[in-house]
Amino acid sequence: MQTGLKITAFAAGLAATFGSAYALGGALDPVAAPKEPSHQESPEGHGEKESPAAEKSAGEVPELPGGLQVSQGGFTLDLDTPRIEAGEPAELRFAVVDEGTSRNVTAFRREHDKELHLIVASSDLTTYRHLHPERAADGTWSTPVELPEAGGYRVFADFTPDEKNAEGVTLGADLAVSGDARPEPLPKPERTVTVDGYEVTLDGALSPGAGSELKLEVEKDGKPVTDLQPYLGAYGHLVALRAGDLAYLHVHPNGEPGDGRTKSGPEVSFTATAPSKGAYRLFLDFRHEGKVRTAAFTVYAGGAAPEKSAPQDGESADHGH
Ligand SMILES: [Cu+2]
Repeated sequence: MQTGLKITAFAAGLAATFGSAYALGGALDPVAAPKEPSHQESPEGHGEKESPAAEKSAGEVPELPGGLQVSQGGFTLDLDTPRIEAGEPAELRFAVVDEGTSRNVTAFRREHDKELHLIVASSDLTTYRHLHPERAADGTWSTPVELPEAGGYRVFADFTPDEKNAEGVTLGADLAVSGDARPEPLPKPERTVTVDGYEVTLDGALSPGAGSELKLEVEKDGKPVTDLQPYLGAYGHLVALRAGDLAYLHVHPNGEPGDGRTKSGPEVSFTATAPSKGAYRLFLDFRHEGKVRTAAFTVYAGGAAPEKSAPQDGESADHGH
């Protein structure tokens, strides 16, 4: 188990390194997260014997955040198209393989209206896509995609196998987008961002190791938007990725359309847990007037932005050099 832990941590570290990311996806046989609970020594003299809570969580709680591994929880993301060209229409094809049977998984549980959510994000977190691929009867999935910028990307498959007691899994595989790559620094934290004429304001903070509420308020032309449309079974869909290694956070909407208490805006509420301190990028998809838009925010869990990530004199056009 000790060895497994080390290799897992090593693989996650490698995946975070820009440049080595290309070779990693297909070449490395990943090690599943250990299922044993961590053995915590109880302090002497407190009279604590066995901890039922620790026993209960055995095999249930993943040791790592999602999205860092191509194999986790007995499933492997087999990305058939690990390289595409920047600025060209392309197709992503993949399958989710059951390690036990070596067969493609064909039975998925619907979560947020879909059997599988595919997120594609660039390593620098400036390009983001939330896609819903089509599944063929044999368990192969495909979706058209066009990515404007070259560089290292990660493809996340977020799904729940249709099995008894199954839990949601997010597998991640590297995708190389060839062309002239010019990675960008992480955008500065802003409380309000503008997308297509909508102003979206974030209230709340990410906390390391604890669930916290994030509220996002949508305005248009200075007026609150109160007629958001359901998208994927909620008034918003939020994905959070950790800067540096693109760990994928599970974020749950608080309330859903039609439950008698959740309003269709201007505020959408989520609960998120950050696995560590540090920088994260949040991507909020919301639907209004028939169109889905994405507002993105940089946030720091457990503290303010470090000085170095707040440039003094605006955006330089030359930071790619
Ligand atoms: Cu989705």
